Amino acid sequence: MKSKSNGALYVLAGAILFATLIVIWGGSVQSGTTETPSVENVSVENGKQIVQINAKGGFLPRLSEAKAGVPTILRVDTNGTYDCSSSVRIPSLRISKNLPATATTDIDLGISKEGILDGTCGMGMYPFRIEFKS
Ligand SMILES: [Cu+2]
Repeated sequence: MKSKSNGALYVLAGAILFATLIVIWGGSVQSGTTETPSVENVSVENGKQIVQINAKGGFLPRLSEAKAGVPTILRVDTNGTYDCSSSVRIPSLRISKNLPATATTDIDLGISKEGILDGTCGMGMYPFRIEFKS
């Protein structure tokens, strides 16, 4: 009798532990790094892929998904942008550009390979990322 009820207790404890782990895991996925990339800001214009982002107090959308292997333009819109997101850096392409406070600036990214392209503001505190997929 006693050992049987102990067994049920262990099963119950195991189930509670399991449920707790699932909840913790689910929470970390929601708040963590698995952000859904934006595709609404990506379009095609005269055979070139345009990835549009807004720069003001950081970059939005922060994560975009675009097609690899096609000529691509990063179009950055500033609108009364006086913080340091008015300067854009893409280290892997050796791009560093100061933008006017209110303007639309096209930055040629060339033909991007499959993978991740990371950019930041001038001081490196606001990130943005484009995921190129084939
Ligand atoms: Cu900055």
